[in-house]
Amino acid sequence: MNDDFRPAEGLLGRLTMLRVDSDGPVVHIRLNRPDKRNALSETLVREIETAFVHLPAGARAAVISGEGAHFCAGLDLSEVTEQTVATGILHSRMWHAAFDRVQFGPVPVIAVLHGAVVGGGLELAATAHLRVAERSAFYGLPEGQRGIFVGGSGSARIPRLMGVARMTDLMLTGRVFDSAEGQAAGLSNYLVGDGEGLPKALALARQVASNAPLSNFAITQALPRIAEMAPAEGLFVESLMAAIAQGDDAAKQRVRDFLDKRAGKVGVRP
Ligand code: 1HE
Repeated sequence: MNDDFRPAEGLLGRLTMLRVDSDGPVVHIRLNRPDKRNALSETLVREIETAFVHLPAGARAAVISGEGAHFCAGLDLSEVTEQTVATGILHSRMWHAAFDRVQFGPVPVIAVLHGAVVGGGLELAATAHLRVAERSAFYGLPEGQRGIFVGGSGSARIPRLMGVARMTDLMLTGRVFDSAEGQAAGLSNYLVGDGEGLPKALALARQVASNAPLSNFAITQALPRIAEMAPAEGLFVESLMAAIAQGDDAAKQRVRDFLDKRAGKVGVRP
């Protein structure tokens, strides 16, 4: 990793299953439980929520990745046998709250996917705004085989990436997609070689962090909500969001920079 990254201090530095480092506007959050393939225990899910609630001041983009050979093996199955129906509902709602903090937190999030991206691991990946997959990545939803169901927002988020039909196939049959199939199905935005995912995600994060914060807010918070609205309501909200973004000083400065030939053209960064 880039040498300029420094471990987070305070609360973020005391997390036990997440490692958080930052370099200026970019925060790198790493699932750090490789001996259990980054399986999502209750503690780890709560630490993800804590990390996104308490991002370092000045953070403008986050990268989330997994330590070891896999991104994430999903729900920590050793905790399932302790659940009753009632605690199971609360456990799932706890995941929802944590993952909402990722998707609807203050910064765009880019996930680096490698090795197993399965079950709750795919649910977590689906909360990110962009996904960079390495060739080693593979995707599965073994809930059907385990006698359970997705509970970490997968039924709401994953079909929006790959469609209900593909998700049904993975869940009913235990089918596994390799990284090329995942890319074709819409699970990843970028497909890169093994070991290239983190550098690619960090480069994207720096680029994203250089956007006007209000534009990034509109893209990550307003866009997915507008896309769920009926067109008439969506267009109304779009007008409000567009006017708010345009009215911001940062937008005015960026538009002036382009007109004065100080800003890059499309596809060419200054
Ligand atoms: C785990 C878990 C886990 C590994 N919960 N402990 N998820 C799954 O059904 C995936 C289950 N895991 C696997 O299929 C494999 O572990 C992997 C393909 C991800 C990786 O294989 P491998 O050979 O590298 O590792 P391993 O030897 O299988 O596992 C290493 C250790 O991690 C081992 O523990 P150890 O004490 O024997 O060393 C495993 O037991 C442990 N481990 N995965 C607990 N998932 C909100 S609802 C979401 C619903 C779901 O996510 S369902 C999908 C659950």
